[in-house]
Amino acid sequence: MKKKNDALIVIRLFVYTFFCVLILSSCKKSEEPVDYTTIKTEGQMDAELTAPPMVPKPIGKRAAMKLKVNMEIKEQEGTMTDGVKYTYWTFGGSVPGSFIRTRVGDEVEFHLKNHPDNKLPHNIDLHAVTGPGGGATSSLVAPGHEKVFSFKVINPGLYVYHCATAPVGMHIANGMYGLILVEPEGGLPPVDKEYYVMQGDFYTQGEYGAKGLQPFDMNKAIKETPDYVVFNGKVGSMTNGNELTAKVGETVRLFVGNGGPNLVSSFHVIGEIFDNVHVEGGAMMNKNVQTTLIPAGGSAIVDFKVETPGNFILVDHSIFRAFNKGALGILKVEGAENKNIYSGTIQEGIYLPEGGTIQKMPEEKATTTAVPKRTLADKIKIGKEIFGTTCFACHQSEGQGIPGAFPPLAKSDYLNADSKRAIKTILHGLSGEITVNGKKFNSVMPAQNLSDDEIANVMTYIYSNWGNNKTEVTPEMVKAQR
Ligand code: HEC
Ligand SMILES: [Cu+2]
Repeated sequence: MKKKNDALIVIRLFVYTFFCVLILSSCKKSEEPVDYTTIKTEGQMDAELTAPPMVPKPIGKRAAMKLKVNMEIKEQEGTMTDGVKYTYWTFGGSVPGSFIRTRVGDEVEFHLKNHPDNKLPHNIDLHAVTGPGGGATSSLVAPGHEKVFSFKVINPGLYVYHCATAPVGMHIANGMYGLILVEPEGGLPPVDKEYYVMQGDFYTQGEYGAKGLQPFDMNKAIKETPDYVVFNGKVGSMTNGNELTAKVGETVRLFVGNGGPNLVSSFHVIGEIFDNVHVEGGAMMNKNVQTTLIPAGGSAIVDFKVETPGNFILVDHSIFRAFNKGALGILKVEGAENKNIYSGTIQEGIYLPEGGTIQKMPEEKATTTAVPKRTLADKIKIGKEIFGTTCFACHQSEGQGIPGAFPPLAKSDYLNADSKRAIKTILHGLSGEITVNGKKFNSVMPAQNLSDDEIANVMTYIYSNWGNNKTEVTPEMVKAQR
């Protein structure tokens, strides 16, 4: 009897030890960091490169390999916003430059080509590179030449690359930046949609909206006073038919970068909360984030599930940049409403604390002082200034408005049909549903605290432009509607 018990105990002990050793050894295995500096590559392929807002296909489970990147630098004219041109310097023909997608352990063979039509030498500094200048010291390339260098990516994360040729600030300010992703072993968790968004600040000799080809302004760049702060190289890169899209129930991942050269970005999506944020593009995960800070020369990976349909607006929450300098994009989500998560307006009532729904700025200005006689050209010139400081924030620089929010003043049938009604709109404000060029708007325009002369000038400017009917509005006409 006793002998039998002893034997049992010995067997049990043996089994326990076996399992303990098994568990310990497996724990040890998963904790041991993989050394990606020595990981072997298997095979070779050309890297897929994409222009924003697209990103290359996910890496998934593929083994580390030799990845050939063919990148061509092009100096080319592009559109900053309607009527405004800019000479961009680009990696791969887009601003930001082509997105490069790698996995940890890949050996990248980088072919940097400088197009023969270009005027300047350039190079590339990739923040994903461990080596002098991030590659810049090996990659300076003259127009009509090609430089090849190679590096191994050993830290997973989302990294900025940029040109580092003197004057560095000028090369970056002209658009020479982009993102390179290094996926971790096994890839990032799969999502339904992935997009590439990168902010940049631009410095032009003319003010925001000033027409024509606008040269770079070094003084403004040094003072850090940009005229444009934009996503993906231009105003409206993700609006007016270029929206990012997703369907209700999908998960969306944004690879967000900031090329600077100067500003940091307070990246926010109006109406969404980031479920996950790879802080600064690294391994640390934050959850349930409203606004994530993206330094100049830095990045973040954010993802979120879209539960309700609608337009979700990407902004730099330093908010004048969004509404007055261009840092605004739209993610358009389509699908069925989910009243559980967002009800929409349940009831609309009227609330009249001061007897009217129109908000007024405190009145400081004398509204009807004697004004000199003005020529039509004078009125248009003064009117343009008033428009640029007062109306354009909502109605936009070319009077094109914002669909669903601010009606257009360009070719506006509402405006052209009745100048008295238009004068009243500016004097007293406007609320309730109106139809402009077949589209319904139901919002509030605040009364504008302007003098008769100022209203006459701004209206004359609007009527003289953008295909409107050239009505000349006088201060007397405005006075009659007060
Ligand atoms: C804060 C935003 C805002 C500002 C600033 C603003 N508007 Fe408006 N405006 C609106 C909105 C919103 C409507 C539509 C109101 C509605 O839905 O009833 C509108 C409507 C109008 C209309 C009639 C509709 C059309 O498109 O023809 C005119 C004309 C107009 N605004 C002119 C001006 C002028 C001129 C200025 C500058 C002096 C100005 N607005 C400043 C928001 C604004
Ligand atoms: Cu350059």
